[in-house]
Amino acid sequence: MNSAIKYSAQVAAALEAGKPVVALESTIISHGLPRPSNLAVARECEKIVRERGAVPATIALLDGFVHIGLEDHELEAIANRNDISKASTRDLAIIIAFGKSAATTVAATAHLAALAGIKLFATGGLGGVHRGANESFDESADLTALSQLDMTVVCAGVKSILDVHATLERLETLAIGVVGYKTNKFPGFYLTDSGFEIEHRADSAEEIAAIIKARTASKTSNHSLIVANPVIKEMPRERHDQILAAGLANAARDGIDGKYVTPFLLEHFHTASDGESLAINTEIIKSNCALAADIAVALQ
Ligand code: PSU
Ligand code: MN
Repeated sequence: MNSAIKYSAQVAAALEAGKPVVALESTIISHGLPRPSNLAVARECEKIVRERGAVPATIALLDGFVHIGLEDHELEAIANRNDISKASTRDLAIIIAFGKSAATTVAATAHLAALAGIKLFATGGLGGVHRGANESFDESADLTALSQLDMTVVCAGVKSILDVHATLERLETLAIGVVGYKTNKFPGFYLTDSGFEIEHRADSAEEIAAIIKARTASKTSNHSLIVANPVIKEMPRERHDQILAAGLANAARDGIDGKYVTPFLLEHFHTASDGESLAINTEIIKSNCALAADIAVALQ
């Protein structure tokens, strides 16, 4: 498998020297944000991680190779090429064997980051249990992946397009820890408060680093930890709920299912909100990158 993995020079050097590294996913770039802001946001995220003293490792598959850390032209390829599919963990081997290219979801990114020995990961919003999952069985592979990996994922909770309550129940079942960053309210991506409480709260990167160390000591680090970092300025509730209802109705009308649901709804939000959701989404990712970098540095 190792022959299928390429490390960027910076990431290889940082891992070798035991310096702080933060994994970043790529589906958000190819399928979560519209062009051309997707590339700008991806670059900005890497810059934020660097400014805070850590090394960003954006993870993706290009022409049959796993990349842990992308050079700028590779970041551009993920943002702009039309042959970039959305890969979950189960797709990795197939894409590698066929020499294809794909962006990696939270599940696939966390898998590859763990393989590379990276412990921290920043994304926007986690996947989870979709609304109507009792019939569709649509539950993101992000949950099962995180139940099997030693990873700390900084995110703004789960996307508000999901069934948040069911997702929280599944996180408990799967032994995935949840800690709020400066909050006891579980965030809902575009919303600072999804309406559900979280028991545990941490108020600094140092506190989260202490939790990560205690995960190893208590042998609970074989399941991931979620650090839920709410966005500062949320989307007005009524607007959010209206756009979401219309998006869900459109998805049902157009027969959108499986892996296409999440990109469809995100795109609907960006269009229907005249870019407001895009601005919030961008803030979310940037703020999560900053916090993940601070935790990685605090862990040193
Ligand atoms: N967070 C974002 N935008 C995204 C995603 C997360 O702000 O596009 C992506 C992640 O890659 C996540 C995926 O793993 O959506 C979930 O997709 P699904 O519901 O099909 O598992
Ligand atoms: Mn799904």
